[in-house]
Amino acid sequence: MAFFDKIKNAFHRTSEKISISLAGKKVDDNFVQEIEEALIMADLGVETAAELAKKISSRKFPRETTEFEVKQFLVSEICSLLKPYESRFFGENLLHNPEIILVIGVNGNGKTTTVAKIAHIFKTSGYKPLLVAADTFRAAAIDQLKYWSEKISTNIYIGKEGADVAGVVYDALKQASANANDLVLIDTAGRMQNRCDLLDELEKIKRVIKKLDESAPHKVVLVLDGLTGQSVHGQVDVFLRHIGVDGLIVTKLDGTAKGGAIVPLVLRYNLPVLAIGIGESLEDLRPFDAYLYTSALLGMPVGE
Ligand SMILES: Nc1nc2c(ncn2[C@@H]2O[C@H](COP(=O)(O)OP(=O)(O)O)[C@@H](O)[C@H]2O)c(=O)[nH]1
Ligand SMILES: [Mg+2]
Repeated sequence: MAFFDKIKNAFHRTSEKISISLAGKKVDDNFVQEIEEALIMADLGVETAAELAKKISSRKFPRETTEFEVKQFLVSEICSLLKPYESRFFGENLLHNPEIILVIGVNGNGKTTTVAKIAHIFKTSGYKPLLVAADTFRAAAIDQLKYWSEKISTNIYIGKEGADVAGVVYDALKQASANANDLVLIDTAGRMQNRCDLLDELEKIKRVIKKLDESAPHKVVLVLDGLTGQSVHGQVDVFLRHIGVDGLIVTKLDGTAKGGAIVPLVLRYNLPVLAIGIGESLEDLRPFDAYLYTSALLGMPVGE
């Protein structure tokens, strides 16, 4: 399973840490404490690590229990924590015509790439997406989206550099109905150094969308960088409070040893993980599968 191997490789430093702490030890208090520390190191968060450690203690494993058995238990425990946050985003038929998806997040988190990947997936299943370049602040951002639209042969609406983004989005939605696009993906700016401006701009975009379709945006997707440490919570706080978020996409899980960060994140914010990014190419956006993710995190094999 190529996908599984990819995240498993990325997580190998995490799973190694967890292995080292288990290797050759007996299941006693000291051992449980070591597991707890390893889980914290893997970015699962202090509270979740403590809860999992408690579960191992109360399970009362016999002393001769193997590392593999304890990990199997951990996989099933973490998996059941994450299962409610799996999403059918990619398996679903889109419910609106057009379905309007607003993609937000801090610069560099992978928004533009993710917009292209989402478009690619839906185009492959027969939809006709329109990409909207609503990051008019940088010419390079527009060019980047244009590059992707050419690569996947999809429609694109480009706002002029420096144009008012609410106007761009308004025109883009008009264009979508003229083109009969059934999916509109709006790629936004993410410059956090101008936080107030950015949030104002995103609010304005939402308002203008609502003028044309009261039920839209149908999904506000927050793109997070899997390499970001604990400050990722601050990002979620800001966007959740000011704009509202329907689901998360966590990118760059191919390059992080700290893959556990998804666990405390979803538990705290109660937001579904719509997809995960595991590389820079179009095929590298995958549904979030709690079992595959957890198994990769702990370096465990998966059953078919
Ligand atoms: N390794 C890896 N790189 C990614 C992933 N997603 C995005 N990137 C890269 O991250 C960088 C920033 O992405 P971009 O889409 O421009 O972010 P934006 O500023 O939020 O629009 C680019 O070099 C992307 O190729 C991913 O899942 N894995
Ligand atoms: Mg961008």
